[in-house]
Amino acid sequence: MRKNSMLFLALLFVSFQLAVAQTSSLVQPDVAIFYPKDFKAYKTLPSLAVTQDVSQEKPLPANWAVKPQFLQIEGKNAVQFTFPEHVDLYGTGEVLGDLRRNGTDVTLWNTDNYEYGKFEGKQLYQAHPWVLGVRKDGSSFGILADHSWRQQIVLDDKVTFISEGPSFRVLLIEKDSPQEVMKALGELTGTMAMPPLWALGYQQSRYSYYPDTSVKELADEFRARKIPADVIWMDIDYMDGFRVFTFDPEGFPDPKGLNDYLHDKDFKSVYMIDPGVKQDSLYSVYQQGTAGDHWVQTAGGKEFNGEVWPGQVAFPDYTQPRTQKWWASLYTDFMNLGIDGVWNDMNEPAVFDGPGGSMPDSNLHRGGGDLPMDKHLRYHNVYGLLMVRSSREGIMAVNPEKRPFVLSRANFLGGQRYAATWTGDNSATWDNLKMSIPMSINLSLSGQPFNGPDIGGFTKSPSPEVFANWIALGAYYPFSRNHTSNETEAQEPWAFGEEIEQVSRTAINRRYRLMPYLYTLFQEASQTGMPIMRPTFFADITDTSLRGEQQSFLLGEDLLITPQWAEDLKMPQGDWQEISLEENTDKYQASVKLRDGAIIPVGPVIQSTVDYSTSELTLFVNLDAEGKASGSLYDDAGEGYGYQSGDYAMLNFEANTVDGEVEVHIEQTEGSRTMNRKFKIALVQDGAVTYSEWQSGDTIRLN
Ligand code: NBV
Repeated sequence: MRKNSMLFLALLFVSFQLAVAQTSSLVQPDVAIFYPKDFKAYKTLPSLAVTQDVSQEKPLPANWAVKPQFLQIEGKNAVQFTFPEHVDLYGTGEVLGDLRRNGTDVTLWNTDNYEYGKFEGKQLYQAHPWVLGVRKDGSSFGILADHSWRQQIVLDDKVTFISEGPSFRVLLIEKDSPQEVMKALGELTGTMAMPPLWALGYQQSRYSYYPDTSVKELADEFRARKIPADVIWMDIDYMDGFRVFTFDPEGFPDPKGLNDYLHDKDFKSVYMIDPGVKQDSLYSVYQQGTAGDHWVQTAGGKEFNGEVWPGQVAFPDYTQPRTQKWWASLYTDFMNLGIDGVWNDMNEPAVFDGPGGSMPDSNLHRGGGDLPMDKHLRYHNVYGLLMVRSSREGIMAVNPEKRPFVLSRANFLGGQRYAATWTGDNSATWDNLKMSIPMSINLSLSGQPFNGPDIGGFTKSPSPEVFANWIALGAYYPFSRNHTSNETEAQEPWAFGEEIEQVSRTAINRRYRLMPYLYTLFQEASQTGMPIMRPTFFADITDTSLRGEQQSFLLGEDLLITPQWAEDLKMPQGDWQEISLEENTDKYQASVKLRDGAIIPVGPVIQSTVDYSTSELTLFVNLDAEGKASGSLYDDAGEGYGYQSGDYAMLNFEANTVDGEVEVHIEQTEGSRTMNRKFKIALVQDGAVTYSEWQSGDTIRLN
């Protein structure tokens, strides 16, 4: 008897793996979908990641390379992939550590992770059930586990997704290059919409600028010191007792006046909105939410309450279409105060007194429309995505002629459709500064092109060295914002004395000079899903020595950014030429190198994107061995939707060497937006630059 029960226990606890049969079909020429045999659509679909129709049923080619094995691991639904040869693995969303993910594991469970200190940093604010694999020859694949339940991704010699939910389908992309895989991911999950141009500018934040007079002084200071900037951020203290959609009557008595002031100085304002609504019977948002039955419920069907900044709060249930609409409608009066953008924080959702820092898995989201009612375990990872979808809708309804800007801390694969992101509460340490590069690249390789960390670090106060290095690098993040906590020293560019103020100015000036190139990259990302910040190995996907390079990164295809601290760098082949975008050099500025064969458009230094213009462009040219180079410029109004009906210009630049003389041909290949433009060539060769005169016309010569 005793023996039998021992055997039973052993059987129960031994990790057993049970294979589950599957069906498959081809949905696109290079995209396949696989369903486990026991798949029940209503348990994981509709997908909140995949927006493309994947219902096509064509037979899978016999030579399809990467096939899943659906199985049970310790009683959990899992899917596993094995490979005949070594593959380098990337993606898996917002992760700490090395760029190359081989040998790591992450848990996809959106978590408020202060200083990345909890759960060994393996569980951060976002969830991306996605792995990019790159083979030795550069051919690549992408694996998308199409469900939102809590799951783990284990990357050893295999790739395994282990879920706490029901069995789920997976999509497989197979392409000749990682770049092609990224575009296919963009087709499957949608791309970032074109942001307003101002969102590409340098941004200044802290928790919190208070009161409004200090915000005004900050704006004045930037202009007086001639440090370019576009946006000032309002963190939670602008609110009245942390009640969302309200203003502190003492510190922020006249938000409209404040925003007018900022606009006058060519600044935009972004204000924070958290999901938790203070449980306060005298507070109109809480009253409306309760009357409209908008709150997430406990398993027992009661309003769920948990502790966040305002005290006990209720959480909007964004799975309910009417709640989405109600939440969106709250932005009407808010945005009408002249607010330009919205910052959604704490939307994992973070709950101070809840299990694991969130709400119980058993909480109920009631759904509606095509989303079924289900427990929090299913909807947790998409809570942030659903929130920003609603925020975005609300903002667009108030200002239909403007492009919305939303920044979100939590999100899910595909969430780039609704919001940009930052990497949460990092620290002012060397380690976090260095790690920000692989972190932002892997987020970029997970479909989110518009991201960046808090420049200078959120917790702790940076040493002048760390800050100087960080701002010098941070000028090249897609999302470039300096932000710090309420317990830290001042972190504005001038807070560390004159030398570092000048370092900051130079770095930010350089960002603004690169704006025409950057904006062109944003347009490409919005069209194709290609990341803005790319791993260095994208420069040569067959050079396997570059696969782990994480000190440098590519900005688009043509610029290689290397921080000053980089050691033993692996450089891609070719004649990459350093370009100086601002004479003033110091020991902190990141090196910016131009690919041979590339032309990039560069503008003048401006104090904000309000002054942005493409009427005078310097074309930096690095000829290839044949004396040729090419590049492009995307241009539109920087705001609004005119570009969708043709009010844009795509310019193509082609450089040739004719009788030893360099000429650049300029041709508008798309769009009806015309402008008299002047160009200047800046030819970079052997470490030196030769400039031409300003010229107009469609052929510019260097003589
Ligand atoms: O709203 C305050 C902060 C914010 O500054 C930060 O960027 C978020 O990540 N927020 C978290 C709340 C708590 C910070 C300890």
